[in-house]
Amino acid sequence: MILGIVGWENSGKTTVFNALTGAAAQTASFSGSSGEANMAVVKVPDPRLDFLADKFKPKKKTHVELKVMDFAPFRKGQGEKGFPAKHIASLRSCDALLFVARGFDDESVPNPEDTVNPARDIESLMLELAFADLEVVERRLSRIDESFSKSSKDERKKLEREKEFLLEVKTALEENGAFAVDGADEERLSIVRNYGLLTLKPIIAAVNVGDDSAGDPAEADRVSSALPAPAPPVIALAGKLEMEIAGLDDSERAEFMSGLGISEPARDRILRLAWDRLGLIVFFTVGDDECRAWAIRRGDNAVTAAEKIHSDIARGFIRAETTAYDDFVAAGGFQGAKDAGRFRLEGKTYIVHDGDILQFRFNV
Ligand SMILES: Nc1nc2c(ncn2[C@@H]2O[C@H](COP(=O)(O)OP(=O)(O)OP(=O)(O)O)[C@@H](O)[C@H]2O)c(=O)[nH]1
Ligand SMILES: [Mg+2]
Repeated sequence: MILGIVGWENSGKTTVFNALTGAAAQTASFSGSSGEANMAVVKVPDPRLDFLADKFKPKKKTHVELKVMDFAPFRKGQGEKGFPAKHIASLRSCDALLFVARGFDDESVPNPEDTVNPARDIESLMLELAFADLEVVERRLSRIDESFSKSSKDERKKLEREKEFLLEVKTALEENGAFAVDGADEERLSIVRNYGLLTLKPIIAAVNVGDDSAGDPAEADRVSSALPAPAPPVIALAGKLEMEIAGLDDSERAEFMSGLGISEPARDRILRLAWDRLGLIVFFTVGDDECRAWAIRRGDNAVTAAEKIHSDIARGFIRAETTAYDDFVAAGGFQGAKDAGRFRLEGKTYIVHDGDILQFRFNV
């Protein structure tokens, strides 16, 4: 899973990238942008996994991971319509996007706009994505027209359906800046998925505020209420401070944060939200060797979960011994959960819940 960071020049993308990943990538300096693209893998924090590891004291604790990509600057007017083509190609390979909008006022950092207005910048980023998607849709529409005369009767029918649908998507992009997939049938969904439309990806907007607004919960609401629908969820963070927070060790971190009125590192808030927007959940496996969090999609069943670990376990699946994390904690462990009737044996079609602790019985 890849989270791509998108934002106008000097909005603080690389700063936020560092805050998320604990990396120390070169941010833009007074002499201008570093111009580098950065990539890092982050462990998605999960206090539940920490608790389980404390309890089982395994040799290894394994978090789920997310890849984060930071791009070279997005400059307005650089391409024909805005975003450079190579950025758009990379963005299509991302599973979710994190907008970074400039919310800090600092004369020493050149601002491509005259004023600081994060809602405006988020809106213009959305518009860029819609432009890029429109191009894809229009290109495909003209291909359909070209291939129409060369196609068989059956193929034509299919092309006609696709065309009809694409025209709907086009209108939605032009009028609302995005196509709402809610309620679309499987054929249509697979068409739009094929095109990797950027406006359909899960998006989160992060407003990078100045140090004095750190920990102010009203900041995100202000920006959010200034955005026209459909708008992404908004998080505010003081990027520069959060980058420092990410560089501290655990003992220093809590004190530094409480001094600033920050209750939780922005990194945790953003990664959790990204995780949720991606439609992912985790289940756990525990033991003396390893305590591990595994990623699956919401709605996946026990066999799919088993498959994550090993195809043999899925093939020879008998039962999934299942205890919800909360039940495990409340009962003080597996034995307590058993006594309380909270330890369940589930079959192949069981829909796994976020936080389930699973142990597979299998036979190969
Ligand atoms: N005062 C202040 N400065 C910040 C903040 N966040 C970033 N900066 C500064 O703004 C400049 C640009 O930050 P970057 O993180 O490099 O921004 P960017 O969006 O990656 O820039 P490009 O890659 O050139 O588009 C750097 O000098 C940062 O130190 C902030 O919250 N407050
Ligand atoms: Mg940068």
